[in-house]
Parts: sequence; C-alpha cells; structure tokens
Amino acid sequence: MYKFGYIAVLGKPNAGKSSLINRLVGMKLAIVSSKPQTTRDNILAILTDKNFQLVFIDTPGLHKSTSHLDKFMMKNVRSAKAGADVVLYLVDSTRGIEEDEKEHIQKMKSDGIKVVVAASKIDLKAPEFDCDAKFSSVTGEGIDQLIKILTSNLPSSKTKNFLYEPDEVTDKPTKFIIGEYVREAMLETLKKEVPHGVAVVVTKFEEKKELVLIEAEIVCEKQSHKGIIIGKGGRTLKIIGSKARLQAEELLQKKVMLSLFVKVEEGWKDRPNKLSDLGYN
Ligand SMILES: Nc1nc2c(ncn2[C@@H]2O[C@H](COP(=O)(O)OP(=O)(O)OP(=O)(O)O)[C@@H](O)[C@H]2O)c(=O)[nH]1
Ligand SMILES: [Mg+2]
Repeated sequence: MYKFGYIAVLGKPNAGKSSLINRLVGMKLAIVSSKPQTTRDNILAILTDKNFQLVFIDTPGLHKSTSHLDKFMMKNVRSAKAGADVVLYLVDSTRGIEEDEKEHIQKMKSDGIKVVVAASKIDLKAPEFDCDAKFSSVTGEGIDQLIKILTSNLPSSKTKNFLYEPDEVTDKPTKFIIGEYVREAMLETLKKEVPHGVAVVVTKFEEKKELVLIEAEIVCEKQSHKGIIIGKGGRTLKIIGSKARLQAEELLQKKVMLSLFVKVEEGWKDRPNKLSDLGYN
C-alpha cells in the first residue's frame, strides 16, 4: 500500500514550523529566526520514502493582518489549508496552547478538516496540554512517530500515486531560497522593525565552473533603514552578506560570490503592485 498527501503545517509565529520542515528534509529550505513572522511564502518540503510521499507546506505564522503583506501571508495560510489532506497544527511547548488556538482547531475539525496537534520544542519543556504528538526539531526526538501519525491519516492506494519525483525536495527555485538566506541574515543581525520591512530579490545567478556569482537587491521601507542595513563604512551589510554567502555555499556546494544592493521603496508593504514585483503575489 502507498500513501501520498499534502500536510499543511500551521501555528502561531515562532511555533517551530520552518525548523520542522528543515529537519524533515535534512536541509535548509526554510529560514528560521527567533523573531516572529519569519516565513512569508508557502514552501513545499517533499519527503519521499519507499511507501509514502508526504508533501509538507510550511506557512507563515498566524497573526492579525495589518499591511497588505500580512494579508498576503494569511492568504497563503488559507490556501495551504484548502489544499491539504491533513493540517499539522504546531504548538510551542514552552508557551502552551491559547484559547484562540483551541477554537481554531475545533473550527477546522467541525469543517471536516483532519487536524493533528503536535507539541514542538520538547527538548526545552514537556508539553502541558493535550496533543496527538510531540517532537523536537533540534534533537529529532518524536519525529519518526510524528511521521507515522501523519501517514496514518492519509488515504491508502494500491498504486504508487506520488506526484513528485523521488529527488524533488521543494517547489521553490534556488534563487528564492538564497534571497531568503539574505533575509534571515538580516533577521539575525538587525533589530526587528528593519528586517520586517525588507524584501530580497535575487537579480543575478550565474553559475561558473568554479563558483556562482549572485547579486541580490534588498528593498527596505525607509531611508533611515537603508543606513542601518549598510552600517558604518558598510560594516553591517558585509556581515549580512557573509552570513548569507556561507549558507548559499552550503546549499550549492560551491564557492559563492554574493553582492548586495540596498534600495528604498517607501511603503512597499502596502502597495499591491510593488508586492507582486517583489514576488509576493
Ligand atoms: N530548542 C528548540 N528550539 C526550536 C525548535 N524548533 C524551533 N526552535 C526555535 O524557535 C524559533 C522559531 O523557529 P521557526 O522554525 O522559525 O518558527 P516558525 O513557526 O517557522 O515561525 P514563523 O515563520 O515566524 O511563523 C527559532 O529560534 C528556532 O531556532 C526545537 O525543536 N527546539
Ligand atoms: Mg517559519
């Protein structure tokens, strides 16, 4: 018997969704940070075994929409939910489950959606709430059991009904992932409000024999942010660039030359045309 299905990974910002996605496929597909609202786009992570193919959809953390960008993010969550066979709802064990989350889970169930509730970060704290599974993306504890539970919630087929090739890991192009690495480096390096107002577009990706030449444009909201991103004598931008370059080299298994350019686009997060230019459409 074969199992195939889409699993939408939902939860509050910082619940550990992207960390789980990366753990499952054993590579850095989705960026991770201690700051909430790290993920903006849905990212597929495809896990193929002899008898199953699980397609995980990483989604942005559930939060109230204020900007057009937030609305785009929450639309991604709705579309992931609509296209999923199972929703994997993550709750951070160190934070516990909140009332609005219980209501959301109940609502999904009464709408006929299969929901598996899993407690994340159990290396930090044992969950004190009801859940179907518990795991840690850091130690790997509970991951196999989680996969078993998810697989058991998918329909069986006598024929191999996989939709992706066994070596396919994601739907995202390499350029997208590298742009995200730059955004992650900014989330790590800068105070919250600056990276939350930033978009990154890879404008050049040229693979040479010995190395890969990459250029990326960092679009920020304000002139003052541009100054912060660049830093005194370009110091901050250099730190950001070298963090992202190391990640890109790990991904591409090749030397990378990464050049970053910073540009200001006032209020881009609320301009639908600009959002789609920057890949959020
Ligand atoms: N100790 C520990 N930390 C974890 C674990 N999983 C995630 N984290 C940390 O929790 C923080 C948030 O992780 P993410 O994977 O970015 O969370 P997310 O749910 O994708 O967040 P958004 O994209 O903002 O919705 C990061 O600092 C991670 O390193 C875990 O299993 N154990
Ligand atoms: Mg995330």
